[in-house]
Amino acid sequence: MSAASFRRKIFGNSPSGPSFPSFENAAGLDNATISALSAVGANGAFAAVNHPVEIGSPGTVGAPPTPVVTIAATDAMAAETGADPGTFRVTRTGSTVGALTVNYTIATGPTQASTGDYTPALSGSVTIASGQSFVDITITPIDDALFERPETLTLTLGDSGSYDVGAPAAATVTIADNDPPVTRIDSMPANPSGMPAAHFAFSASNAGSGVATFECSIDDSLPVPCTAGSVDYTVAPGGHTFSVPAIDQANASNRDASPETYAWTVVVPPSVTSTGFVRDRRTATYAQQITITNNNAVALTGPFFLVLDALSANATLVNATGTTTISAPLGSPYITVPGGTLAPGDTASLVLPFA
Ligand SMILES: [Ca+2]
Ligand SMILES: [Ca+2]
Ligand SMILES: [Ca+2]
Ligand SMILES: [Ca+2]
Repeated sequence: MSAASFRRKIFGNSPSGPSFPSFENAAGLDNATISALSAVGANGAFAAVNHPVEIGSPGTVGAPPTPVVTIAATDAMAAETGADPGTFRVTRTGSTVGALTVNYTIATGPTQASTGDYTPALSGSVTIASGQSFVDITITPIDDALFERPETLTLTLGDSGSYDVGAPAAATVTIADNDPPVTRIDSMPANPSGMPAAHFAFSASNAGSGVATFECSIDDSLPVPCTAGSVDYTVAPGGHTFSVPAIDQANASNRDASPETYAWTVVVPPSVTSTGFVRDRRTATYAQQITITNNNAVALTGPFFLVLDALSANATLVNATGTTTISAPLGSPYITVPGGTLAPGDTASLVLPFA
Protein backbone atom coordinates (compact mmCIF):
# COMPACT_ATOMS: atom_id res chain seq x y z
CA MET A 1 0.00 0.00 0.00
CA SER A 2 1.37 3.39 -0.96
CA ALA A 3 2.15 5.94 1.69
CA ALA A 4 -0.92 7.97 2.40
CA SER A 5 -2.66 9.66 5.29
CA PHE A 6 -6.32 10.08 5.91
CA ARG A 7 -8.38 12.59 7.69
CA ARG A 8 -11.60 11.78 9.34
CA LYS A 9 -14.31 13.98 7.98
CA ILE A 10 -17.64 14.52 9.66
CA PHE A 11 -20.22 15.00 6.98
CA GLY A 12 -23.27 17.11 7.59
CA ASN A 13 -26.75 16.14 6.60
CA SER A 14 -26.87 14.71 3.13
CA PRO A 15 -29.24 15.77 0.48
CA SER A 16 -32.14 13.49 -0.14
CA GLY A 17 -31.98 11.28 -3.18
CA PRO A 18 -30.32 8.08 -4.34
CA SER A 19 -27.14 6.81 -2.77
CA PHE A 20 -23.86 8.26 -4.02
CA PRO A 21 -21.46 5.70 -5.43
CA SER A 22 -17.81 5.61 -4.59
CA PHE A 23 -14.98 4.72 -6.98
CA GLU A 24 -12.04 2.42 -6.94
CA ASN A 25 -8.73 4.30 -6.92
CA ALA A 26 -6.37 1.80 -5.37
CA ALA A 27 -3.57 2.86 -7.77
CA GLY A 28 -3.81 6.47 -6.57
CA LEU A 29 -4.08 7.83 -10.10
CA ASP A 30 -4.68 11.51 -10.62
CA ASN A 31 -7.02 12.72 -13.33
CA ALA A 32 -7.73 9.14 -14.35
CA THR A 33 -10.95 7.87 -15.84
CA ILE A 34 -12.99 6.12 -13.16
CA SER A 35 -13.45 2.58 -14.35
CA ALA A 36 -14.85 0.79 -11.29
CA LEU A 37 -17.15 1.78 -8.45
CA SER A 38 -16.54 0.67 -4.89
CA ALA A 39 -18.85 -0.74 -2.31
CA VAL A 40 -18.45 0.15 1.38
CA GLY A 41 -15.56 -1.80 2.75
CA ALA A 42 -13.92 -2.32 -0.63
CA ASN A 43 -10.71 -0.39 -1.37
CA GLY A 44 -11.19 1.64 1.78
CA ALA A 45 -14.61 3.02 0.87
CA PHE A 46 -16.52 4.02 3.95
CA ALA A 47 -19.99 5.04 4.91
CA ALA A 48 -20.74 8.59 6.01
CA VAL A 49 -21.46 8.80 9.69
CA ASN A 50 -24.65 10.79 9.32
CA HIS A 51 -26.12 9.08 6.30
CA PRO A 52 -26.74 5.38 5.84
CA VAL A 53 -26.24 5.31 2.07
CA GLU A 54 -23.61 8.00 1.47
CA ILE A 55 -20.08 6.68 1.20
CA GLY A 56 -16.64 8.22 0.71
CA SER A 57 -13.34 7.01 -0.67
CA PRO A 58 -9.78 7.56 0.58
CA GLY A 59 -7.55 9.91 -1.35
CA THR A 60 -3.81 10.34 -1.45
CA VAL A 61 -2.32 13.28 0.34
CA GLY A 62 1.14 14.44 -0.72
CA ALA A 63 3.26 13.96 -3.84
CA PRO A 64 2.27 11.28 -6.35
CA PRO A 65 4.55 8.21 -6.41
CA THR A 66 7.76 8.43 -8.47
CA PRO A 67 7.29 6.64 -11.81
CA VAL A 68 9.32 3.51 -12.38
CA VAL A 69 10.83 3.15 -15.85
CA THR A 70 11.81 -0.13 -17.53
CA ILE A 71 13.05 -1.16 -20.98
CA ALA A 72 12.44 -4.24 -23.11
CA ALA A 73 13.22 -5.35 -26.65
CA THR A 74 9.82 -5.89 -28.22
CA ASP A 75 11.60 -6.85 -31.47
CA ALA A 76 14.96 -8.28 -30.46
CA MET A 77 16.00 -9.57 -33.89
CA ALA A 78 17.19 -7.22 -36.61
CA ALA A 79 18.95 -8.13 -39.84
CA GLU A 80 20.81 -6.49 -42.72
CA THR A 81 18.73 -8.61 -45.08
CA GLY A 82 15.53 -6.78 -45.89
CA ALA A 83 16.44 -3.94 -43.51
CA ASP A 84 14.65 -5.92 -40.79
CA PRO A 85 14.32 -3.45 -37.87
CA GLY A 86 14.63 -3.96 -34.12
CA THR A 87 12.60 -2.16 -31.44
CA PHE A 88 13.06 -1.20 -27.79
CA ARG A 89 10.12 -0.10 -25.64
CA VAL A 90 10.63 2.23 -22.67
CA THR A 91 7.68 2.04 -20.25
CA ARG A 92 6.69 4.06 -17.17
CA THR A 93 4.37 3.27 -14.27
CA GLY A 94 1.92 5.64 -12.63
CA SER A 95 0.45 8.81 -14.01
CA THR A 96 0.74 9.52 -17.71
CA VAL A 97 0.15 13.22 -17.15
CA GLY A 98 3.10 15.17 -18.54
CA ALA A 99 6.02 14.08 -20.72
CA LEU A 100 8.87 12.14 -19.14
CA THR A 101 12.39 12.15 -20.60
CA VAL A 102 14.36 8.97 -19.94
CA ASN A 103 18.15 8.64 -20.27
CA TYR A 104 20.02 5.58 -21.50
CA THR A 105 23.56 4.55 -22.39
CA ILE A 106 24.64 2.60 -25.48
CA ALA A 107 27.00 -0.30 -24.76
CA THR A 108 30.32 -0.45 -26.62
CA GLY A 109 32.75 -3.30 -27.18
CA PRO A 110 33.87 -5.82 -29.77
CA THR A 111 30.53 -7.63 -29.97
CA GLN A 112 28.45 -4.45 -29.98
CA ALA A 113 27.12 -2.69 -33.05
CA SER A 114 28.56 0.73 -33.76
CA THR A 115 26.96 3.82 -35.25
CA GLY A 116 27.83 2.60 -38.77
CA ASP A 117 25.66 -0.48 -38.29
CA TYR A 118 22.20 1.10 -37.92
CA THR A 119 20.10 4.20 -38.28
CA PRO A 120 19.07 6.55 -36.84
CA ALA A 121 21.90 7.64 -34.56
CA LEU A 122 20.71 7.29 -30.95
CA SER A 123 20.94 10.38 -28.76
CA GLY A 124 21.02 8.78 -25.31
CA SER A 125 17.59 10.01 -24.25
CA VAL A 126 13.99 9.46 -25.26
CA THR A 127 10.75 11.16 -24.23
CA ILE A 128 7.52 9.41 -23.26
CA ALA A 129 4.85 11.83 -24.44
CA SER A 130 2.14 13.17 -22.16
CA GLY A 131 -0.77 10.77 -22.05
CA GLN A 132 1.46 7.84 -23.05
CA SER A 133 2.85 5.12 -20.80
CA PHE A 134 5.62 4.09 -23.19
CA VAL A 135 7.71 5.11 -26.18
CA ASP A 136 9.38 2.90 -28.80
CA ILE A 137 12.94 3.23 -30.13
CA THR A 138 13.27 1.51 -33.51
CA ILE A 139 16.57 1.02 -35.33
CA THR A 140 17.10 -0.21 -38.90
CA PRO A 141 20.35 -2.04 -39.84
CA ILE A 142 22.58 -0.58 -42.56
CA ASP A 143 23.13 -3.23 -45.25
CA ASP A 144 26.90 -2.79 -45.63
CA ALA A 145 29.33 -5.12 -47.44
CA LEU A 146 31.43 -6.04 -44.41
CA PHE A 147 31.69 -9.59 -43.13
CA GLU A 148 30.57 -9.22 -39.49
CA ARG A 149 29.57 -11.32 -36.53
CA PRO A 150 25.98 -11.02 -35.20
CA GLU A 151 26.31 -7.66 -33.45
CA THR A 152 24.28 -6.50 -30.47
CA LEU A 153 22.86 -3.11 -29.59
CA THR A 154 22.35 -2.87 -25.81
CA LEU A 155 20.61 0.08 -24.16
CA THR A 156 20.82 0.53 -20.38
CA LEU A 157 18.55 3.00 -18.58
CA GLY A 158 20.16 5.70 -16.45
CA ASP A 159 18.52 7.02 -13.29
CA SER A 160 17.30 10.58 -12.92
CA GLY A 161 15.45 12.68 -10.35
CA SER A 162 12.26 12.33 -12.38
CA TYR A 163 11.93 8.57 -12.20
CA ASP A 164 13.34 5.38 -10.75
CA VAL A 165 14.84 2.65 -12.91
CA GLY A 166 13.11 -0.68 -12.47
CA ALA A 167 13.84 -4.12 -13.87
CA PRO A 168 14.67 -4.87 -16.58
CA ALA A 169 16.95 -1.88 -16.89
CA ALA A 170 18.68 -3.06 -20.05
CA ALA A 171 17.60 -4.65 -23.32
CA THR A 172 19.41 -5.94 -26.39
CA VAL A 173 18.66 -6.08 -30.11
CA THR A 174 20.83 -8.37 -32.25
CA ILE A 175 21.70 -7.42 -35.85
CA ALA A 176 22.24 -10.43 -38.13
CA ASP A 177 24.87 -10.02 -40.85
CA ASN A 178 24.32 -11.13 -44.46
CA ASP A 179 27.82 -10.82 -45.92
CA PRO A 180 29.83 -14.03 -46.38
CA PRO A 181 33.58 -13.76 -45.98
CA VAL A 182 35.61 -13.29 -49.16
CA THR A 183 38.68 -15.52 -49.26
CA ARG A 184 42.17 -14.20 -49.89
CA ILE A 185 45.35 -16.32 -50.19
CA ASP A 186 48.13 -14.29 -48.57
CA SER A 187 51.11 -16.54 -49.16
CA MET A 188 51.80 -19.50 -51.44
CA PRO A 189 54.76 -21.39 -52.97
CA ALA A 190 56.52 -20.12 -56.08
CA ASN A 191 55.43 -21.48 -59.44
CA PRO A 192 57.29 -23.52 -60.51
CA SER A 193 58.83 -24.50 -57.21
CA GLY A 194 61.87 -26.66 -56.65
CA MET A 195 60.67 -27.43 -53.12
CA PRO A 196 58.32 -30.25 -52.13
CA ALA A 197 57.25 -28.21 -49.06
CA ALA A 198 54.31 -25.87 -49.70
CA HIS A 199 53.05 -23.30 -47.18
CA PHE A 200 49.78 -21.40 -47.61
CA ALA A 201 48.33 -18.58 -45.49
CA PHE A 202 44.86 -17.12 -46.06
CA SER A 203 42.34 -14.68 -44.57
CA ALA A 204 38.94 -13.04 -45.10
CA SER A 205 39.51 -9.98 -47.26
CA ASN A 206 36.31 -8.09 -46.37
CA ALA A 207 36.86 -8.50 -42.66
CA GLY A 208 34.58 -6.54 -40.37
CA SER A 209 34.02 -8.02 -36.93
CA GLY A 210 33.25 -11.46 -38.39
CA VAL A 211 35.27 -14.52 -37.45
CA ALA A 212 36.20 -16.68 -40.43
CA THR A 213 37.12 -20.31 -40.45
CA PHE A 214 38.50 -22.19 -43.47
CA GLU A 215 38.41 -25.52 -45.26
CA CYS A 216 41.45 -26.61 -47.26
CA SER A 217 41.70 -29.01 -50.13
CA ILE A 218 44.68 -30.07 -52.23
CA ASP A 219 44.41 -31.81 -55.61
CA ASP A 220 40.62 -32.20 -55.19
CA SER A 221 40.94 -34.03 -51.87
CA LEU A 222 38.05 -33.90 -49.39
CA PRO A 223 38.09 -30.43 -47.74
CA VAL A 224 39.26 -30.46 -44.13
CA PRO A 225 39.11 -27.64 -41.54
CA CYS A 226 42.22 -25.45 -41.48
CA THR A 227 41.06 -22.96 -38.87
CA ALA A 228 44.50 -21.57 -38.03
CA GLY A 229 44.55 -19.56 -41.26
CA SER A 230 47.51 -21.49 -42.67
CA VAL A 231 48.37 -24.99 -43.82
CA ASP A 232 51.52 -26.90 -44.84
CA TYR A 233 51.87 -29.70 -47.37
CA THR A 234 54.69 -31.87 -48.67
CA VAL A 235 54.00 -32.80 -52.26
CA ALA A 236 55.56 -34.88 -55.01
CA PRO A 237 57.00 -33.37 -58.20
CA GLY A 238 54.31 -32.45 -60.69
CA GLY A 239 51.30 -30.17 -60.91
CA HIS A 240 49.13 -29.37 -57.86
CA THR A 241 46.04 -27.34 -57.05
CA PHE A 242 45.12 -25.81 -53.71
CA SER A 243 41.62 -24.57 -52.84
CA VAL A 244 40.26 -22.75 -49.78
CA PRO A 245 36.90 -21.06 -49.01
CA ALA A 246 36.38 -18.79 -46.00
CA ILE A 247 33.34 -19.64 -43.85
CA ASP A 248 31.41 -17.59 -41.29
CA GLN A 249 32.18 -19.19 -37.93
CA ALA A 250 28.81 -18.02 -36.61
CA ASN A 251 26.88 -19.52 -39.51
CA ALA A 252 28.46 -22.35 -41.50
CA SER A 253 26.01 -21.93 -44.36
CA ASN A 254 27.35 -18.42 -44.88
CA ARG A 255 30.46 -19.30 -46.90
CA ASP A 256 32.41 -17.83 -49.78
CA ALA A 257 30.69 -19.15 -52.89
CA SER A 258 33.86 -18.80 -54.96
CA PRO A 259 36.82 -20.33 -53.08
CA GLU A 260 40.31 -19.13 -53.88
CA THR A 261 42.48 -21.58 -55.81
CA TYR A 262 46.17 -21.71 -56.63
CA ALA A 263 47.92 -24.00 -59.09
CA TRP A 264 51.65 -24.64 -59.06
CA THR A 265 54.17 -27.21 -60.22
CA VAL A 266 56.92 -28.81 -58.19
CA VAL A 267 59.96 -29.55 -60.38
CA VAL A 268 62.97 -31.79 -59.94
CA PRO A 269 66.47 -30.63 -60.89
CA PRO A 270 67.47 -31.44 -64.45
CA SER A 271 69.35 -34.70 -64.71
CA VAL A 272 73.04 -34.50 -65.62
CA THR A 273 75.08 -37.06 -67.52
CA SER A 274 78.66 -36.76 -68.68
CA THR A 275 81.14 -38.48 -70.89
CA GLY A 276 84.50 -39.54 -69.58
CA PHE A 277 87.49 -37.28 -70.01
CA VAL A 278 88.64 -37.11 -73.61
CA ARG A 279 92.21 -36.04 -74.38
CA ASP A 280 92.85 -33.67 -77.29
CA ARG A 281 96.27 -34.64 -78.66
CA ARG A 282 96.79 -31.34 -80.49
CA THR A 283 96.29 -29.18 -77.43
CA ALA A 284 97.17 -31.78 -74.82
CA THR A 285 94.05 -30.87 -72.84
CA TYR A 286 91.20 -32.91 -71.50
CA ALA A 287 87.52 -32.27 -72.03
CA GLN A 288 84.29 -33.65 -70.63
CA GLN A 289 80.88 -33.32 -72.28
CA ILE A 290 78.02 -32.59 -69.91
CA THR A 291 74.38 -33.17 -70.92
CA ILE A 292 71.50 -31.61 -68.97
CA THR A 293 67.99 -33.05 -69.44
CA ASN A 294 64.76 -31.48 -68.22
CA ASN A 295 62.61 -34.37 -66.97
CA ASN A 296 59.75 -32.12 -65.83
CA ALA A 297 56.48 -31.43 -67.54
CA VAL A 298 57.20 -27.69 -67.38
CA ALA A 299 60.01 -25.63 -68.84
CA LEU A 300 62.98 -24.76 -66.65
CA THR A 301 64.79 -21.48 -66.92
CA GLY A 302 68.49 -21.13 -66.12
CA PRO A 303 70.97 -20.36 -64.82
CA PHE A 304 71.76 -23.91 -63.71
CA PHE A 305 74.46 -24.74 -61.24
CA LEU A 306 76.51 -27.88 -61.76
CA VAL A 307 78.29 -29.21 -58.73
CA LEU A 308 81.48 -31.05 -59.66
CA ASP A 309 81.67 -33.46 -56.76
CA ALA A 310 83.59 -36.35 -58.36
CA LEU A 311 86.91 -34.68 -59.03
CA SER A 312 89.81 -36.70 -57.72
CA ALA A 313 92.47 -34.03 -58.08
CA ASN A 314 92.82 -30.32 -58.60
CA ALA A 315 91.92 -29.21 -62.09
CA THR A 316 91.77 -26.01 -64.03
CA LEU A 317 88.65 -25.29 -66.07
CA VAL A 318 89.40 -23.43 -69.27
CA ASN A 319 87.00 -20.84 -70.66
CA ALA A 320 84.11 -21.92 -68.46
CA THR A 321 81.58 -19.39 -67.32
CA GLY A 322 81.68 -18.26 -63.74
CA THR A 323 84.53 -20.27 -62.36
CA THR A 324 87.96 -20.73 -63.78
CA THR A 325 89.66 -22.85 -61.18
CA ILE A 326 88.16 -25.90 -59.61
CA SER A 327 89.75 -27.26 -56.50
CA ALA A 328 88.99 -30.71 -55.26
CA PRO A 329 88.36 -32.12 -52.79
CA LEU A 330 88.00 -28.70 -51.11
CA GLY A 331 84.30 -28.00 -50.65
CA SER A 332 81.85 -28.56 -53.50
CA PRO A 333 83.09 -26.69 -56.56
CA TYR A 334 80.51 -25.73 -59.12
CA ILE A 335 80.19 -24.01 -62.42
CA THR A 336 77.34 -21.86 -63.59
CA VAL A 337 75.55 -22.70 -66.81
CA PRO A 338 74.07 -19.37 -67.86
CA GLY A 339 70.43 -18.57 -68.56
CA GLY A 340 68.19 -20.02 -71.20
CA THR A 341 65.08 -22.12 -71.11
CA LEU A 342 64.88 -25.88 -71.27
CA ALA A 343 61.54 -27.05 -72.60
CA PRO A 344 60.03 -30.23 -71.16
CA GLY A 345 62.17 -33.20 -72.26
CA ASP A 346 64.82 -30.99 -73.86
CA THR A 347 68.54 -31.47 -73.37
CA ALA A 348 71.44 -29.07 -73.43
CA SER A 349 75.09 -30.02 -73.79
CA LEU A 350 78.29 -28.25 -72.95
CA VAL A 351 81.93 -29.23 -73.09
CA LEU A 352 84.17 -28.53 -70.12
CA PRO A 353 87.77 -28.22 -71.21
CA PHE A 354 90.41 -28.85 -68.55
CA ALA A 355 94.02 -27.85 -68.69
CA1 LIG B 1 13.03 -7.50 -36.44
CA1 LIG C 1 27.43 -3.61 -40.21
CA1 LIG D 1 25.39 -6.66 -46.19
CA1 LIG E 1 27.63 -6.70 -43.00
